[in-house]
This record gives sequence, structure tokens and C-alpha cells, in this order.
Amino acid sequence: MYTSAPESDVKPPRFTTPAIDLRSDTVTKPSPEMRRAMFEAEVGDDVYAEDPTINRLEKRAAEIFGREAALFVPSGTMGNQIAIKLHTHHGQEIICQERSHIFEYEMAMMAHFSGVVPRTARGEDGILPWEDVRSKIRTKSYHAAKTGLVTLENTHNMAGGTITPPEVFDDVCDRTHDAGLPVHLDGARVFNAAVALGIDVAKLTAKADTVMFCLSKGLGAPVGSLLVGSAEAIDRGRNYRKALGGGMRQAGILAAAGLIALEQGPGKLAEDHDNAKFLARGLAEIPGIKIDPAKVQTNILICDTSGSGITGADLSSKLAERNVLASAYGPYIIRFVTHLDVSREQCVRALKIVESVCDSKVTA
Ligand code: TLP
Repeated sequence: MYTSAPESDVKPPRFTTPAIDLRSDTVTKPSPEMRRAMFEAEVGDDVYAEDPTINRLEKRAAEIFGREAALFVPSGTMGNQIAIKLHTHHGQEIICQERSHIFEYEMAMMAHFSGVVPRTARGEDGILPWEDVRSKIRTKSYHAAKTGLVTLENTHNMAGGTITPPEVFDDVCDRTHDAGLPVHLDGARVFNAAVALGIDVAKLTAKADTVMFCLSKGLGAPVGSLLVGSAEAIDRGRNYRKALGGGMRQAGILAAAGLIALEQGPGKLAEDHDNAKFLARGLAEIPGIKIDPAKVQTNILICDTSGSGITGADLSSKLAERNVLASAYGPYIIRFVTHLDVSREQCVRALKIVESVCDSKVTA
């Protein structure tokens, strides 16, 4: 069964060949090596911190990010929400980009769990420079809620996998700290940024107080994310994870796949980026589809379909009828994401199918 795309209810017919699934990099299936490791994983009760495989994964993640500690969580959403809880108090505001995942796709959980409200900033291409953050910070006053946290997203999903330049990132972190505030990075796809920039991920993220990154996106694990930070923050985070129902007991079977994703996944991302650039160049040639290939830096393509007269949802369902899956994210927006389970040959086929669907609309 296929699940529906976020803003279109796609129920594609069954095909004998697997779909070319460009909805998200979350859709990858565990490799045979991962399945073997899961089968053989040593496990224990992780609520007692006794799962040796999870302990190994957390230790390795902390090492790779140059941090004191790491916490394995079931999802990126949980990692982000624990971070917000760690850094804020009820009644505060957090600053986030207006199309950030934390704001748009985490079910208003910041309000449920942490009692904070978002103050959004725009930025260009999902990138928030200090000037944009500064204008949103609210200090002590008798009229307004105080800012408790600044969150950044790198790469930025809805802006099309864009990378915050390291100097902009460092600057906004330094100045936010000077203003007495912490920074959390939603680094769901921060390895994509590090690989595209050719920079070590620890160096790229060093100035954020906490970083969440996902194993279950481009890195290819079936489940899991990590929150990294100071030993004190992660220790408190462990309690919040339990409160949220994230005490997963013998989840070493998941961490075993996660360890493979963490060690081997980053080395495979450059190919996804090449495929995304290839797709972007092809899509840009199709009349009615707007995308600037020069702006595609990683594995996400956000296309404007308004020139074709086809809505994102219609294009998504027409493509699904031809066994190509992509997600609509706005009236005239469709997203394509490359990942481990999409080959160059499939990108070539997908392009031909998008072209024929758009052609038939224009001539209809
Ligand atoms: N993003 C998903 C959807 O929820 C939109 C996707 O298909 O891209 N941060 C960022 C930047 C994300 O893109 C996502 C997932 C998350 C956090 C949350 O991760 P999960 O899905 O593991 O909770």
C-alpha cells in the first residue's frame, strides 16, 4: 500500500514493477547488510541504558559530532521536540524559519509539550542570517513573551535542500549566544550539507548547542534519529524521551541498522546529489515546470508547476498512475527527492514520464 502524498490523496494502481518513489528519502528500505545486522544485534533494555547496540550507536554519534553525548530517538520530530523542551520554559517564544519543519510539520507539538509559540522569520532560500534573527528576538519586557531559543534547519527541506553557508551559520550561532540564547539545529539532513560542502559534520555544526540528525532519511536506516549535545542536556533529554513514549526497550535491532547507516550512508550521498542535479536540469527543460538547477545543492527539488496549469496534487496523481511518486506541497508545488533506492536510470524514466504528463495537459 502506498501512503498518500501530504497535500494530495494519491492511491496509485498496483504495478508489477516497483514505483519510482521520489516522495521522500524516508522511503528507503533497509539493505540486506542492515537486515543481517538487525537479526544478529545484541539487545537489552534501553530504558535502563542497557542496550549495548544503542549504547554503541549513541557513543559513535557523539564522537562523529564531537559532543559529550547522544540520544537515540524514534524520529526526527521527537529529537527536535526534546531539544525545544530542553532549552525553553513555558510561555516563551522560539524563533524559527517560516517554512521550517519544526514549525510546519511537527503538529504544533512545541505548544503541546513545551508551551512555547513560534515567531517565524523569512530568510532567503530557508537560510536565516543574523539580521533576520536579530529583528525577531524579544528580551525582557512587560508587554511581550521572551525569546527562549533560536532554531535553524540545515539543509532546509521546503526551500529545496538548501545549505546554510558555514560562515552564516557560525555567525548566527555566535551572535545568538552573545544575546544569551541557545541554538538548536534541525539537522535532519545535515550530512547532505556536509557532503555537498566537503566539510566535516562536527565542524559544520560545532556552534549549535544541540543537533538532531536523522538516520532514516538519506543515510538509509529504516528508523531513528539522534540528538547530540552536552552530557547534561542529553541526560535530561532521556527523561523527556521517556515522557513522550520514546523508551523503546530492546531497540538495538534498530540501532544495528542505524550504525551501518551512520558509517556508510554519508559516503553515498554525493550520488543522490548528482541525480538531483540531473533531474533538475531535465525538469527545467519541461515547459510549465519552474526550477532553477543552479540552486539545487543536495537531494531535494521543489518545483513550481503553475506555468503548466497543473496543480501539484494533479501532477502527483497523474504521475502515480504512471508509477512515479512525488509529493505535492502547495497548490502549485511538487517535491522530488532522490535517495539510495533511486537510480540514474529511474531518474531518466521519471523525467520522460513527467514530460509526457505535462505535454498531454498542455495539448488537452
Ligand atoms: N520530513 C519529512 C516530512 O515530514 C515532510 C520529509 O519527507 O521530508 N526535520 C526535517 C527537516 C524533516 O524534513 C523531517 C521529516 C523531520 C525533521 C522529521 O523527521 P521524522 O519524520 O523522522 O519525524
